[in-house]
Amino acid sequence: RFEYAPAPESTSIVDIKSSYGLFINGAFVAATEGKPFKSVSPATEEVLAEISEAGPADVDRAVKAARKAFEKTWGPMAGRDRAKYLYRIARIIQERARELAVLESLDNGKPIRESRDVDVPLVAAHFFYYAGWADKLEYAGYGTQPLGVAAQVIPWNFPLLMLAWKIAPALAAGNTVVLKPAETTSLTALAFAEICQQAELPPGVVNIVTGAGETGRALVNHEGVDKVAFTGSTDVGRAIARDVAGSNKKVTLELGGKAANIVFEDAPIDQTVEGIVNGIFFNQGHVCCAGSRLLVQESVYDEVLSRLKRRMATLRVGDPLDKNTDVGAINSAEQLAKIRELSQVGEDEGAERWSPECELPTQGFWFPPTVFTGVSQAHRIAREEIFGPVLSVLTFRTPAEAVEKANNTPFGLSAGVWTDKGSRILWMANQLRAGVVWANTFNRFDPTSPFGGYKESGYGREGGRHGLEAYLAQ
Ligand code: TXE
Repeated sequence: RFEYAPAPESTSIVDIKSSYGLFINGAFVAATEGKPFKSVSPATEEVLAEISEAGPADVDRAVKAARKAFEKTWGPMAGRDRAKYLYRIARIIQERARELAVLESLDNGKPIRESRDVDVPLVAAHFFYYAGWADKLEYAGYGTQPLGVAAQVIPWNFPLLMLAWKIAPALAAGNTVVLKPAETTSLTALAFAEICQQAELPPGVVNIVTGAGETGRALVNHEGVDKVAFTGSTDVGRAIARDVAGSNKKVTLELGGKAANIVFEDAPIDQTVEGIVNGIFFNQGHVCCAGSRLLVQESVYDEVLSRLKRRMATLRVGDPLDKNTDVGAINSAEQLAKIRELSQVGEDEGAERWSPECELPTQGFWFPPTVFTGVSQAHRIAREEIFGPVLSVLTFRTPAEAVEKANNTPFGLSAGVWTDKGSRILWMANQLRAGVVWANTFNRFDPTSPFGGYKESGYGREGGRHGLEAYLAQ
């Protein structure tokens, strides 16, 4: 299994500074308050850099810079000129793709194969796509007035991609932004700030304030903000909705999920097993739309499970910078503790736990690919988001039962259907209460497609033409 082992991706192509300031009004500046904190490599626990914590006064400076840019430069600028900047940013991302991929894998722990082939190409694709919209907004079917200053708070699972999902449509529509990356993954957002400088984006159009939840809170509550866009946990999403209730701020929330990945007996088995593996082990399962609940038709349960376990035994867990790695490091000690705790709950509740034999590195945060069988709908591992490489398997007999079980969740972000029957796919897609339904594929993303949830998975759509709506006055 390990005969071919090319050298890990070299870290010499990234230039990580020992400490970073905040990016406000086109320049890196020192925080006026707040204690700096450390960004740690989840694979080695090595300190990568010291990051500034923005306090309320820093957030205020950033929002004011964004307001000024909105009023003086970016807002009045013709759409075709905004497009030029977005194309420029997209091209610089492509030019610096390798460096960004290495930085993302170092800081987040995801395999370089994913950051190189999925995250970074999609980041560039989003800027290209929304650049194309900047001078064609009247065709979006919505008002063409931007909202103003957007406060954007993003999580740590796709640091650069979530930044692109938020910043590209906001800028295309004529808004300016203050973005706060997650505290464990600030480095690629800070690299993006450099890219804005390189693209000569007018000062204040993009501002990056680093820090933890308190910084995020100060940002979304700032009275100079017109729009709040958040991706993260359902609890924080609720807190934000409460915080901004009564204000004029427009809000979009992209929260958690517990997606059903539904396998019918006529599904193409090899492709399906690959899809199950991709659905839950891609990005260590740190994916809001991860296929974390596998629903298998009883007649093919034994075959699917035995093939799945065989495939899981070939997954390589380890160094995120090794091009052979399939499953990287868990992003933080806190997330690892949460995965461990919920997995223990699964065992205590009587489900059967299985992981292939795999040697995990001694340093860093690691969790093996894990599958739970004998799971019932009442089990916490069937209801709660684990946000790790842990799959819960349930069974069904009829399509109606599959729908009932799939929809038996407070979330409604995504679902997958594996079957040879086209009519069944359409029927299922109509029955499933999920923002995205994939058919015979999973975790497939495209800038032209809207993404977002129902129920506790939040509201609003990102991506595609619909993604612009969130940044335009109606
Ligand atoms: O998320 P938080 P955490 C889920 C997943 C995970 C759990 C906890 O189940 O195990 O959430 O992860 C900022 N006002 N998802 O604790 O706290 C915070 O600094 C404003 C699903 O990392 O929601 C970070 O930038 N901002 C998810 C961002 O919110 C606040 C992705 C997300 O952090 C804030 C991540 C506040 N009061 C976790 N408190 C998905 N939908 O993809 C925190 N933040």
